[in-house]
Amino acid sequence: MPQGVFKKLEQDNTLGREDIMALLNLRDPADIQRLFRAARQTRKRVFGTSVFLYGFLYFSTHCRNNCRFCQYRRANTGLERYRKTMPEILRAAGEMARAGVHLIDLTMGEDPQFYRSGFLPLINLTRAVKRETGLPVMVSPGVVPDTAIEGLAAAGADWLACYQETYNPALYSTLRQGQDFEPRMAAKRTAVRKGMLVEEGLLAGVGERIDDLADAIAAMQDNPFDQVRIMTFVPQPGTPMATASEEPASGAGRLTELKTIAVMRLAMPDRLIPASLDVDGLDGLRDRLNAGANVVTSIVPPGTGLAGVAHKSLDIEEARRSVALVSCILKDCGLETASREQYGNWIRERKALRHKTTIGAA
Ligand code: SAM
Ligand code: MD0
Ligand code: SF4
Repeated sequence: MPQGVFKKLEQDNTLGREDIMALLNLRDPADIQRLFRAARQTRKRVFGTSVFLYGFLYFSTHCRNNCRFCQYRRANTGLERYRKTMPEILRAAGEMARAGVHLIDLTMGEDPQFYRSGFLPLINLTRAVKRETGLPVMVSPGVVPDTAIEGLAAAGADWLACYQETYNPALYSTLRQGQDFEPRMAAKRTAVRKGMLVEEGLLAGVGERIDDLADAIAAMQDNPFDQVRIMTFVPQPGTPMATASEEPASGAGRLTELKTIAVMRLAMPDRLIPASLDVDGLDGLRDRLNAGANVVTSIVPPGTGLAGVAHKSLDIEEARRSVALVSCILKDCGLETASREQYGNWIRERKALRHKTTIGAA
């Protein structure tokens, strides 16, 4: 069975859902290594050896939602929260820009403080960070109304990140408790219409089946997402999933994340795929790069009190989520940090392509 899929890969054919299933189901270590090798070859063909670096700026950990997997859910009262001020945010963003990241990811819990006056605080923040750093900006605000997305796009936000976590509706409703599937998808479609690039994401180890992962990858192929990710669920104290096993029903642990990264690379060769430092810190970077990722996310500066999501503090104060250390690992893997110009060009070309296909479809 695997032989057939690998043959198809050599002939550069598009992967269908059956092929995706076959690859996700690989068990033999030699086959899995072959999968990772194929993903690296595809990355090299499409992106060369350059990798993009994203600075992560989680500026408010207050949230009105109750996602069962997340430590920042409203019902978790055993957590210290913060809301950074504009000067604090600009200082951290400036520091990361000078260190050499290619983008600033402005992330928040669904904090109503930023919703006042038609989302003006969030929109102003986006504009200010863009002006301060001169870098592309991603906003990860949760689900916000179309008018807010329009305001963010007008303020210069390049990306909207908004993750479904799964495309299985029943699993979705247990994970993102009290939130509907469709408005979350609709926010991404609005961002596309407003000319923004969009990131979609999945969680591994939350009770999904291989079928669910294959459905999600097939759905991602069909949607205009520019960056696609998967992260392994990290159980959080103070949440209903605190004692959940990290092992998915298929029993594959971290391997599910790595195999999915590789399959995403093969199924969607021209999309950006992150290796997040948030799940296993710097020690987990090499495996994710070797599986075919081409963006390193969750670079966080020390000494600012800024937190991660899956891991609030792992590797942050130790200054291990840094451009310098990430660049060393890239080099070890035969890769290199892209130039600012390369990332700017990629964004420009991608937006132009989007414009062309939207016009074409109209
Ligand atoms: N609040 C916004 C939202 O939910 O869209 C943006 C930030 S949210 C904190 C970013 C993502 O972190 C989630 O979509 C989820 O994929 C990931 N995440 C949250 N808790 C996690 C956990 N315990 N383990 C792994 N990833 C997690
Ligand atoms: C990351 N902790 O990249 C961040 C976060 C939100 N856009 C991204 C999940 O791993
Ligand atoms: Fe809030 Fe986002 Fe966490 Fe859900 S995942 S509880 S929306 S911060």
